[in-house]
Amino acid sequence: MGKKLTLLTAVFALVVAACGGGAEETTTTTAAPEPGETTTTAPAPGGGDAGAGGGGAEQAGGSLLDTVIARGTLNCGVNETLAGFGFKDETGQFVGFDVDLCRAVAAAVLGDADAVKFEPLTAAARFEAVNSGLIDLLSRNTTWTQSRDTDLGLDFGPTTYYDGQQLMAKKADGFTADSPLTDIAGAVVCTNAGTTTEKNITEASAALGLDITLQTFEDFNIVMENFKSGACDVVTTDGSGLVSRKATDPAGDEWVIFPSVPISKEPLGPAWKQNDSVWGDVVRWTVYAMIIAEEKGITSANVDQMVANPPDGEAARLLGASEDEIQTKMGLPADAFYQVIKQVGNYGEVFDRHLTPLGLNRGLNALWSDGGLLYAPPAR
Ligand SMILES: N[C@@H](CCC(=O)N[C@@H](CS)C(=O)NCC(=O)O)C(=O)O
Repeated sequence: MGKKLTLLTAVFALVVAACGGGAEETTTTTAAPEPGETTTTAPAPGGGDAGAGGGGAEQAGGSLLDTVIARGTLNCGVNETLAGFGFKDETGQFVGFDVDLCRAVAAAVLGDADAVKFEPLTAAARFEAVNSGLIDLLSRNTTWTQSRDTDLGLDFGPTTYYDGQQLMAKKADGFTADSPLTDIAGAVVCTNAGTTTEKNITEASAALGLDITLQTFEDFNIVMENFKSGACDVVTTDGSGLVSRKATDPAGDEWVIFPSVPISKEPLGPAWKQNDSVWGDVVRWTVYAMIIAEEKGITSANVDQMVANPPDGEAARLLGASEDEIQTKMGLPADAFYQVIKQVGNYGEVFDRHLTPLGLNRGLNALWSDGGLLYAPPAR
């Protein structure tokens, strides 16, 4: 295989030369900073959630909750090219698992899941979009990392999809689902810029002493075009992203995802501008409400019966069906989470709607009671 990959490397150099090495393409052979991160303005010192009554930035400048209510629309940053997670369909509608989190927050805050203005973002542009105020919420297959949380002016919500980085190559090049990472020696490996992905693969291959050529592009569509043309031997990103690409491409059957154990942890979830604990509560509890609803078997189809006849006190509170509801304490209407479940669904419904059709199973993203990692604090 090594010989073939070497040959492809030479072909790739020609392709890049033919393309003129446009602004979207960079060559990386050593660990590089994530472009989206280095260009983002650092937050004011003393970051971190202010906490209730802590006199944080939201108290001085107002919370995004007030801004969104006053505007009547949620500005939400999403992917537009990742089927299953964030995708703009042929009718111009945004659909997907991450898109539905935007819709759920809009349902909670505004009572209308359709009151969302979607802002399609590349990986490299997403953090600046949060910091500049272009978006209120980022819901775009974004990994929660220490540097993003502490050094980029962001706060992260609960992980909505536990993922890990994998690689994808062509069966015709001898790769199988059991191929070890060492099989990429000599390969041109491609991914998109401004991601955890490019750093992970650089570190993982260096740790194994593998000689690879890493190419990064801003747009993952370009990554895939180069993979299909043979200019990239291997593509790498979140395992879910690879499954999505493989499932939706006519040539997908010729490709294989490996290694079976991911090379990194990629906890994906929502993010927003840091120091706004009021807004943070809203996003967090919207996610938790969707998880708790699944635990209790409350679905979009039966939520009206559940409101009329709550199965227990927690369900009654969460749906705003009892006087000790807590939603109004956080600045939301009492029926905020009823609206979320009615209009968008519980976590499992959203997963089944968008991710099950791609062939993704619940795995780590099962409820804790089913052996997974999804666990919400009690609504009391
Ligand atoms: N989770 C990683 C990677 C995020 C990312 O940008 N992934 C790529 C590959 S799944 C992507 O969304 N590309 C858009 C696409 O596939 O169209 C991160 O937060 O840095």
